[in-house]
This record gives sequence, C-alpha cells and structure tokens, in this order.
Amino acid sequence: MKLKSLFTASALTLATLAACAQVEVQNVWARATVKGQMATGAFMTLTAKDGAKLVGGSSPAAGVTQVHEMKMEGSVMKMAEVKGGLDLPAGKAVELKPGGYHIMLMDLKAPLTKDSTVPLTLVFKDAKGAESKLELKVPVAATAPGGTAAPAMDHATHAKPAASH
Ligand SMILES: [Cu+2]
Repeated sequence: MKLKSLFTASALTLATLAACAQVEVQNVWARATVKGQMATGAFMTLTAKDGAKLVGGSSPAAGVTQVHEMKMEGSVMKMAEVKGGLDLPAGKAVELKPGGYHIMLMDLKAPLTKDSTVPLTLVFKDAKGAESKLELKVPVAATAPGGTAAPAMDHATHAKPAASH
C-alpha cells in the first residue's frame, strides 16, 4: 500500500510538471516547521529551457509567498525579496537552497509537518513577458533530500519568537 501511494504521488508530480514545458523543477522540498513558527523556505533546482524569470508564487498554506535571496552583508546574514524576479538563464540550472535563493512561505496557517506535502504555485515570465504558472506538490522534509544537513541559519528572522524556546 505504501509503495503504491508513493508511486501515485510521483506520477502526479510528473503530470503536473509536463503541463509547464519551459521550466524543469528538480529536488523540490520545503523545510518542516514547528508549532509557532510563522515562516519557512522552499528549495529546488529550476532549469528554464528557453530562459525565464521566476517572478512569484503562492500557496494556500501561507499568507504571503515571495522569492527571496539570502546573502552576507559584512558579517550579517540578510534576506530580502528578489526585486523584478529571479533570472533563469536558458538551459542553466539555478539552485534555490538554504543560504541562497529560496521561496519564502510566510504567515503559515499551520505547521508544515515532515513527510506531508504543501501545494505551491510558481509564476514564471518568459522572454516575451508572458506569464505561466506551475503547480507543485512540495514534499516537506527536515533536511535537504540527499541527507545533507541544512545549515542552522533557518528563517528565524521572519518567525515570531516561539514560546517554548
Ligand atoms: Cu526568506
């Protein structure tokens, strides 16, 4: 039974990806959250065959969804919305990962529990400015697939202080 439901889930994902031919999504995951945590990140590798821009996103699980970039300013780690969209050069894999670009899910309506999935719609613009949407079911995990421990920086700057800390 378990195998069968896993298979169905991956078949669904493939079907959804096929609907948007120009951007390929790989290694997509969202970081699990704990009760009281209001924000988290979703990560993936995007390859736009003919070039595109990732201009935004939305999720029913979050009040606000933004494309973010995290970078060092001096010795301070800062993150901000990527203005004008994230450039995806033709044929080049662009990695969204902890410590770099990510999809920020804010004002979470409920904790994202490990081994569940969260719906996420990405909005792209092609070179001519035409918008297209890509709907994903993003697996929720504590660490990046492949077992690499995610850095501890997390998204605490967006989160309200958790009462239990
Ligand atoms: Cu962020």
